Amino acid sequence: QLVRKETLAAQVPEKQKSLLALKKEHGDHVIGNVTIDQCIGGARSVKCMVWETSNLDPEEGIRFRGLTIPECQAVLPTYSGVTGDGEPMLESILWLLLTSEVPTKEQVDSLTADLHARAELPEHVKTLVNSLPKDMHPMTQLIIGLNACQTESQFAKAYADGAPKTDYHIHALEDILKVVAVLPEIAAMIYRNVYFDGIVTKDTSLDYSGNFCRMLGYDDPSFDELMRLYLCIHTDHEGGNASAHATHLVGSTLSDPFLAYSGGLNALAGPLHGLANQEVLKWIQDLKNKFEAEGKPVNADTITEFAWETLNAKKVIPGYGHAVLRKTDPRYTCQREFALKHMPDDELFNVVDTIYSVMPDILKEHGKVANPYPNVDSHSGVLLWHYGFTQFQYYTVLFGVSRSVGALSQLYWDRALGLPLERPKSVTPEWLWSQVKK
Ligand code: CMX
Repeated sequence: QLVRKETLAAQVPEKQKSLLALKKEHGDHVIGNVTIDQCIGGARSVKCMVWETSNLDPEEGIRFRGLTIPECQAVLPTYSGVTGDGEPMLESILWLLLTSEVPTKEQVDSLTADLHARAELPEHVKTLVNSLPKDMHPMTQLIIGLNACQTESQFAKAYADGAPKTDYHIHALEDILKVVAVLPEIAAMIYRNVYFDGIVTKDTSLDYSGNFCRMLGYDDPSFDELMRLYLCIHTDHEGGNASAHATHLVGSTLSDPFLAYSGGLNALAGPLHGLANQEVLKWIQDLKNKFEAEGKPVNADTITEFAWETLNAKKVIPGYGHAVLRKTDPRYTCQREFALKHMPDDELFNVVDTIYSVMPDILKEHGKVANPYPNVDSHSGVLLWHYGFTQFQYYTVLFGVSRSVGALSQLYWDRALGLPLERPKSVTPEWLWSQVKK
C-alpha cells in the first residue's frame, strides 16, 4: 500500500512524460549500429531495451538505481536498524529498485509487513508442490509452483474485466508484490520436501530474509545476514541478462507477472546463467574427489591441472566469464569480503580463493574468454556450504527468489511506461550474405 500510494503514484506521470518527449522529439536519433557478429552472436552490446532499475558497467559492475553494492551497503536500512551495520534488507533493495528512492527503516518495515500479509499460498499450490517427485529439479518445481499461483493474478482478472491500459501498472503491482511474497514459501516447501521432513515453520516477526531462513530450517543470525546479502546482490543485473530479459519479453505480451516471471525462472535455470552456482560447487567437489583419491592435496597446482582438463574437454569453467563484465564481479568481491569477515579459515573458502589466484591467468592463456574473471556464481555456493547448506542442486532456487525483485520492479515500470510488445527483427543467413555480396 505504502509503496504504491505514497511514492510510486507521484512518479509515474513525470516518467511517462519524459519518455514520450524522448520518443517524440528524438525518436530518430541513432544510438548504435549492429554488425553481423552481433546478429549471429547473441546480440551482445546491442542497445535495444530500456531498463529503469539498474545499469551494468563492464569495468565497474552493477549499479542499482545509481548505487554500487558498497554504496547500497552504506545507505540502505539493515535489520538492526543501524545503517551500515550489517547487510541491507531485501525489502530495502526492493523499495530502491521500485521507487529509485533510498527508504527509511520505517518504510522498509511497512514493506516487510505488507509482504508478510500477502504471503498466503493457495491450498491448490501447496497440494501441487507437495505432490511433485523429489527427484524433479528444484528449479522445475519452483516454476510449476509459481505458475500455479497465477490463479491469484489481479492483473489477469482486471484485463479480462476490461481495465484501461492506463491502469495496467496498478494491477501489475499487486501481482508483483504477491509473487515476491509467495516465492520464499514455495522455495522452502521444495527444500524441506526434497531434503528433509516437508515441514515449513514461519516466523513473521522477522524480516523477509530471516523468515525465509526459518522456513528453510536455519536458525542462525549469521546465516540470516548471509541470506540478506545473497538476496540483495542477486536481484538485478540490468535488462539484457536471460532471466530479466525473458521476464520483460513475456510480460510485454501482457502476460501477467506470475507468468512473466515464470518465463524468467526458466531462463535462470540454464547452466550458462543461474545454474552456474550449482555447477561451481559440483566442479569443486569433482576436483576434491579426484585428487583425494590420488592422495594429492587441493592446491594451486592441482587446481590448474583440473582447470586444463575441463578446458581441454571443451567444457566451461563455471563461475568465470561474463557477457558484459570485464573485471571481477563486485558481487563476487562483496561475498569474498563476507567470507573474510565471517569464515576466514573455512576450507572451501580457501579453495575458492586459490581458484581465484590461478584461474584468470589460465583463462588468459586459453585465449578465448573475453572476461577471465569470476562472476557472482563463483562464490555464492561456498558461503552457503559453510552453514551446512550443502544441497547445491537447490542453489539456483535462492537466486530465483532474489531475481524476482529486480525483474518484477522493472516489469512495473514496463507497464507504467506503456512499453510495447517486444518484437525484434530476425533475418535469414541468405539475407546476411546478400548484404556483404552487394
Ligand atoms: N570457461 C571456458 N570457456 C569460456 C568461459 C569459461 N568460463 N567463458 C567463456 N568461454 C568461451 C565461450 O564458450 C566462447 O567459446 P566459443 O568461441 O568456442 O563459443 C568464448 O570463450 C568467448 O565467449 P565470451 O565472449 O567470453 O563469453 P560469452 O559472452 O559468450 O558468454 C558466459 C558469457 C557467462 C555464458 C560464459 O563466460 C560462460 O559460459 N561462463 C561459465 C558459466 C557461468 O559462469 N555462467 C554464469 C554467468 C553469470 C550469471 O548469469 O549468473
